Amino acid sequence: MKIGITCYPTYGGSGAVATDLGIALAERGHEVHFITYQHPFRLPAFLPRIFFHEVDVVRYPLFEYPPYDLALAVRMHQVVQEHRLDILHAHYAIPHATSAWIAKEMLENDDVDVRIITTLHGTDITLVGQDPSFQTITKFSIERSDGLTAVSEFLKRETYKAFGCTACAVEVIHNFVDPVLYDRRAHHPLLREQLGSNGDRAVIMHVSNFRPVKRVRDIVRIFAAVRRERPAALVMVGDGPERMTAEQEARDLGVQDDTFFLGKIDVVAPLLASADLFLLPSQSESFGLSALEALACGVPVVASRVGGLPEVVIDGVTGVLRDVGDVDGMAAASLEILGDRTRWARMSEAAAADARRRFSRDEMVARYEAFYERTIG
Ligand code: GMT
Repeated sequence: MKIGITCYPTYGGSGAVATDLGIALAERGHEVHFITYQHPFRLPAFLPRIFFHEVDVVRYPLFEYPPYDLALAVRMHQVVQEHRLDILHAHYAIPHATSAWIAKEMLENDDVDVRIITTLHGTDITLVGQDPSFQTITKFSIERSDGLTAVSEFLKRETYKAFGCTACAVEVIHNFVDPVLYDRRAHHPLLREQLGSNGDRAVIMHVSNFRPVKRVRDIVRIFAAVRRERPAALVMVGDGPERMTAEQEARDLGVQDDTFFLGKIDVVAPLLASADLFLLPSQSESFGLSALEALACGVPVVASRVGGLPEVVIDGVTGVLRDVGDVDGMAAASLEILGDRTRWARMSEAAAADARRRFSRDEMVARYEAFYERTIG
């Protein structure tokens, strides 16, 4: 098949999944065309059968808001025509599914028959998509897609609840990880060495875009409670609007010397392989790809019991789930896991095994492939 993929190319789980899917599809012999404004951050410079088409938006003084969605539609239309794509796969509904629909409408008199598939990732449904300024166009774009997938059962339920979409069938295809890259044994624990953590000092980690939804202040508070009881270091990977708040919280709670803000890092697997515990106390999370990446690296996860996280983390087996905002509960759970080496080893092993079993890259990619084939008919 010839497949076009549009995603957010910078940091974020939806872009990471879309890119890894494209790479896996190309490995399986398909021709993959990424259509987006920047080279996807997890896409190596060259891979056979993968092409990149940059969307360029003209700047003009009149355009206070340059119309990216229109430029994207034009580029999609051009790539579909030139390369005779079978599928246009939009990751994240806004504005990708809308641009894909426009591109398909523009094909009306052509003999190319492209199918639009939209994968719903999270806030395109739970937050942004429901804002009055986007609600009707999101519903329209979802309903006009030829195929719809969601990354969790939770998100599928939310889609029906928020948009009705009586006529659309949403198929759940969970996110997945590369089991070779996300493997604790595949990486030298450089970070542990640097932190002097080969002894008793636990390495607690968080990876995100530091948006308010991630509740990064809770992370620092959980860590401070843990640090009061035992030696530990907190490693914060990523950047975003709440980073300075988290840094201030660390100073206020007197744990700044044990807290390390590393900023944005593209390849996180070698870091995760040095961690003892991963924290994700989000306000909302349709799936929580970073939690899955941690689990695959044998890192137990302490997270909030919200959204799709209970589908990813098995409470009491591969991690622990507590209510949103339950800082004390998450700190107590973290101390329990870190304080009992036998329990930690059992959880770590279960986490790596479960991530491979239930979120297998091969299986999920095969399911996307089958979904494409069914949609093409
Ligand atoms: O939805 C967002 O705000 C961004 C998006 C992203 O690009 O990271 O995150 C969503 O998609 C990820 C990949 O499917 C999921 O792992 C995240 O849970 C989800 N974020 C939220 O639901 C807040």
